[in-house]
Amino acid sequence: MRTPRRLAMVAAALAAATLAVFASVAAAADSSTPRRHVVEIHKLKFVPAKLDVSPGDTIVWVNRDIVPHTITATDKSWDSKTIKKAGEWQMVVQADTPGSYLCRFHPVMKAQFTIVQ
Ligand SMILES: [Cu+2]
Repeated sequence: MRTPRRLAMVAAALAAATLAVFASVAAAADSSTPRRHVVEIHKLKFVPAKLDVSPGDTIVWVNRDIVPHTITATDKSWDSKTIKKAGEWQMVVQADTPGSYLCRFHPVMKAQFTIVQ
């Protein structure tokens, strides 16, 4: 048989669990914490080819191919220079960083990131 005391304990446990869920959701939604995104270059493709990032986030490109590539803004405003096999390059994204890019050696390789606040 349920006593009022037992019900109170169940209610308190439920309240604590609910608070824990809200706390973790709030932490995940906190855009002030910079994130790190990894884009793999594999079989002449950027994977993923589309990415949502926030200002202050870091994007890391890793070359998984045996041939060199570059990560170069379509408008040439930023450029990784040559990234050899197994090499990587990273960039911290600013609010005004152009997000369309390609590989200068293989211009069919195109991708982009979108800045979301
Ligand atoms: Cu390339």
